[in-house]
Amino acid sequence: MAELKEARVPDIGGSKDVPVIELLVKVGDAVKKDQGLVTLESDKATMEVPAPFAGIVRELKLKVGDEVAEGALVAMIEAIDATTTAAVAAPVAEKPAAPISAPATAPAVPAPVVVSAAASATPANVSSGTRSPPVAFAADGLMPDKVPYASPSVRVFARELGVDLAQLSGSERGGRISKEDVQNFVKKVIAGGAATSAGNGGGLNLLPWPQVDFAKFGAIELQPLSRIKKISGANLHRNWVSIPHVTQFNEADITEMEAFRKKLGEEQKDVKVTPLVFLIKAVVAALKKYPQFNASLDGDNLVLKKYFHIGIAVDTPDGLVVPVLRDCESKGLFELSSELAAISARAREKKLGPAEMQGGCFSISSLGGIGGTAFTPIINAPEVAILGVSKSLTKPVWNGSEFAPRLMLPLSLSYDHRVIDGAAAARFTAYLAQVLGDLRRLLV
Ligand code: CAO
Repeated sequence: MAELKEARVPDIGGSKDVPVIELLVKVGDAVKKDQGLVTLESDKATMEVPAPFAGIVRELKLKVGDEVAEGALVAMIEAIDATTTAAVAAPVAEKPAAPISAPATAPAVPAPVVVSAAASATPANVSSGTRSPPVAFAADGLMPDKVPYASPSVRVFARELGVDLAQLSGSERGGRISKEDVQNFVKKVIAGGAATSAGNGGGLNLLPWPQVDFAKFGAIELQPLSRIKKISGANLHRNWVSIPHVTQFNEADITEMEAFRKKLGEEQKDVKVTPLVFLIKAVVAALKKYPQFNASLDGDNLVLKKYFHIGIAVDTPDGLVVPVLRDCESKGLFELSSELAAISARAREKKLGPAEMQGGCFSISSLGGIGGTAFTPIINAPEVAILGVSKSLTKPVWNGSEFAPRLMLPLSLSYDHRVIDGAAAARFTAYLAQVLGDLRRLLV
């Protein structure tokens, strides 16, 4: 007899007390290197413990129900070399057979070895011949929550059908995915009723949306989403999942700006001048200074815009719309105020045409009239940044010798990190704060 060697549980990501749920070989079976010996099942995943080398199983040290951790002894295997293995396989194929132990360059899932009656009559039954290829063992795949919960045979079945198990939720105990779940999923996809990864977050492999019978828990009422909500929701979702957002926060001291705004309001009663028009002017100045914020991504190019059209998020009873104020660099505060009043009234009366919502370079979402201290606005693609504005508040600010009451305006700038670096975003918001703190800078 050749040398008996140990097969032990490899690194399974630190998991302990992992139960053995299936024995994949029996004493006397010939196994190939990496062939599954037993199946372990944690609460997150199932995995096979592979044979570390080719040979004949002489002793099985585990039984179903045993609980193991890394290093547990699985089996004693009589190692056989490639020559012996070829001799076992040769009569089957009646031609020079490939060695059972896979060459170094072989794919992770070896081709099954066909076993004839003649071969099975040999002392070394090549058990892999009747089994599907083992699921490759990956310790990394053990711990993450995303690992689908399914038996090896279901995994093989899904793999044969090209089904990504991460897209399914299992109907069995503990969410385990059954063969029927895979079949039902395929039927749904064929019927066009299942969200595949392509239509479910752009290949994010998201879990299906939870289906809950809310009426089981109390009274409910169904309210269909408005058309605007459906359209804006789809856009927001796409932008949220496809743009790497970061939000930079800052505060602007608008004490002087507010005094000036109030003075303007007293002088010009026909039109209401709110802080928002000052923000539009300050944003235009910042876009001029930092042109990468006035841009859109187009493949490997950045399209830099030489115009300054600013989108304004308007809250309407039916949902959010973003009409665009054009050529803001050439308009004064009163003109912008009248346009803002007109365009937000049109938005609330549902009178905006599609052209009025196109061509924006950068958006501002102001919740300053409502409240809150900060928020993380979602970028309005294909723009690369959006400014969120919250309610100004008088705060004690240290002026070098004492605390003085100052009116501080919170700014929240979300930006596309593919285009804009954090340092640029910090500079952009610092500059905005500078301009709002001293409007004379608009003239520079
Ligand atoms: N801090 C303190 N007060 C502020 C302020 C701020 N940052 N911004 C506005 N205000 C005050 C205004 O001065 C006004 O006060 P008075 O009535 O005393 O003059 C009051 O709040 C209401 O302002 P407003 O909201 O009517 O006007 P606006 O120009 O600031 O905003 C518009 C116009 C259309 C942007 C706004 O009405 C709106 O719809 N905001 C919601 C946008 C939204 O939903 N964004 C979230 C989108 S999700 O990302």
